[in-house]
Amino acid sequence: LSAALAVSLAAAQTPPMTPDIPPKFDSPTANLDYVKRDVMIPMRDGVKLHTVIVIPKGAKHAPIVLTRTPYNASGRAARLESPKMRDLLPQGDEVFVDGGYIRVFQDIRGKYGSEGDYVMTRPLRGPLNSSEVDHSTDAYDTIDWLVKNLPESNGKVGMIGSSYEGFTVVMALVNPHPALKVAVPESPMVDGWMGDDWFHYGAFRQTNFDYFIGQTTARGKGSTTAREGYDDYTNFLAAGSAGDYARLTGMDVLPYWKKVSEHPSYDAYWQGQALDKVMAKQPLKVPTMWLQGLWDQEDMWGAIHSYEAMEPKDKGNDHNYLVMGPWRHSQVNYDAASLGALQFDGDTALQFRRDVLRPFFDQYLVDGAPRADTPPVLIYNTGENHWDRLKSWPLSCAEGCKSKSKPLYLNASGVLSFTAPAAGQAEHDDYVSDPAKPVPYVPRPVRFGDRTSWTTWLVQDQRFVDGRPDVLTYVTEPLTEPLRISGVPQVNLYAATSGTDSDWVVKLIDVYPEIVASNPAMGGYELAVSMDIFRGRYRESFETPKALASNEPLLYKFGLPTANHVFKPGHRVMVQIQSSLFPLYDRNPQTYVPNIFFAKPTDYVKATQQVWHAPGKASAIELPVVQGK
Ligand code: PG9
Repeated sequence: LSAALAVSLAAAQTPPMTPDIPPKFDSPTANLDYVKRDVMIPMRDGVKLHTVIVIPKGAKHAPIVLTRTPYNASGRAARLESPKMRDLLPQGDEVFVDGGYIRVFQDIRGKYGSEGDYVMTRPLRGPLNSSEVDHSTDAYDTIDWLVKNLPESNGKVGMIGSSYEGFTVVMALVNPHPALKVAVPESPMVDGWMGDDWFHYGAFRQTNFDYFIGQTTARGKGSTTAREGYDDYTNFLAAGSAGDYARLTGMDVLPYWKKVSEHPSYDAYWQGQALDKVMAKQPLKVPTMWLQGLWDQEDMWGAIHSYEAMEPKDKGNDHNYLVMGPWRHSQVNYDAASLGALQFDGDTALQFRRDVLRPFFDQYLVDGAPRADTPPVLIYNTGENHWDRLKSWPLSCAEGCKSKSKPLYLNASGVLSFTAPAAGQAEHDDYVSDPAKPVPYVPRPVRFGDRTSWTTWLVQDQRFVDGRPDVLTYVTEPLTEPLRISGVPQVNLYAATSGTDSDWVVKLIDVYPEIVASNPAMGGYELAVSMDIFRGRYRESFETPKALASNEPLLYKFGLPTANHVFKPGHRVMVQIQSSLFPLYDRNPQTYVPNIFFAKPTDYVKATQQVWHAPGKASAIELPVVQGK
């Protein structure tokens, strides 16, 4: 090569030492069927919230679906790297993409790309929040910005989201922005003490420790805890009380743990945050579909209780809707042809999203869309395996329903029947509850981090504890005709403890016939249709706990989770009673102490428990039995 040629070639080439990371790189967008915008939306206090907006290319007069999340807005809009919006967005959003919607995800204040302070499930402005902002104002300001700044939109907004994201939907319903036309809170966290994530009737859920650390140790994804051993049953037992576990893992410094452990009872802190109580005082302005799973292992309380709180206001029966699928927590947004060992009649989540959710959203959001044929109540019949479309809910209750609930009595010798116990039989059954050997909630080894175990634990075959000396079992004869329940099974348990405090776990179980030819693995399966735990100290008041009088049969009354189930002929109904569900729920020391979070090792004592079945002290489950067809 001549020197001149070499020089001109070199001029056309990239010099070998050019830095290989350019200052900026934008992927080509010509082949995408959407436009994505990352914006910071200002709130009334000046804090800016990171918002990801995905718009179908060429959209005009498109409606907006908004989700406000603590779980990384950017990640929520990044399922698959693909030029297609349908692949990019979560599976549950496919129906919205098909409908030409604009999809918006926003990081709530203090999380991921958003500015401001993070406060776990930030309370509404008022006695618990003296600032000028909450999720109601943040939703309002966001919707206001969206309808003014998205020229592709028709100015109508719907909100949807599950769990924490469902909680932010409910918050948006408090003084809602006029452009908010429809809302679907899916498994919203509504009352953390009564029966959503943190406690059930005062019993603390120790799975929350992993959540506290993941959610509150960083603005983005937080830390995890290294466990001592493989089995969380052993890990939590060795630690002692929940407070001991917090100290052991360094979590006792986390502000949210401090708040929770300073409020073990249903005091003003929890009552003030209970959104079903808040909703009961709100005018019903926005058509709302309350949704949750019938086996929702995280937020079993919120949707159904909010629906019930709003229902009296829905005079036209066109603003307040209920959907309950045969789902685990948030399964509505994924595949739902099965749950654990249970097989449903097709993909029940897809059926709902395609046939009910999308037309419901379209009706209120798409210009000129027809009225949807939305049933006031859509609930899966878990025994007969089909959807029920109903006008109202519940179908059966103690008073005011078409059918009246019917007591199913615990009787001597493990008999369960609609006949009340007669005099002259054994008056009670006894067992010893030993806090050193609590009853596990799933077969050991227990792994909180095992997603399959966690998402299916409520449909776990209960044979794994049936027969333990500290689990009482009552069972009917095989049924000769179908027994349909639609509503809340109410526990009326007469029980005594030799201690001064105690937990009571009650499970209502469908026992399959010994042989199920169509699915042999289900032979004899013990499926809990509904179960819960009740912390005895709250027998008389959730706010003011009280020591239990030892060895005295006392009445414990509480509602189990809602059920819509048919016990089929050949099946039997079973009730199991026990005093722990460990390590999901922290152990009751069985000695009354002011705060169970900080019980001492010496407080944990064995107790002799009695379940009564005598006239005048007849333990029963009031079943919401539906008469006739
Ligand atoms: N169940 C989760 C949660 C909601 C609200 C508070 C804390 C946890 C969730 O799935 O988001």
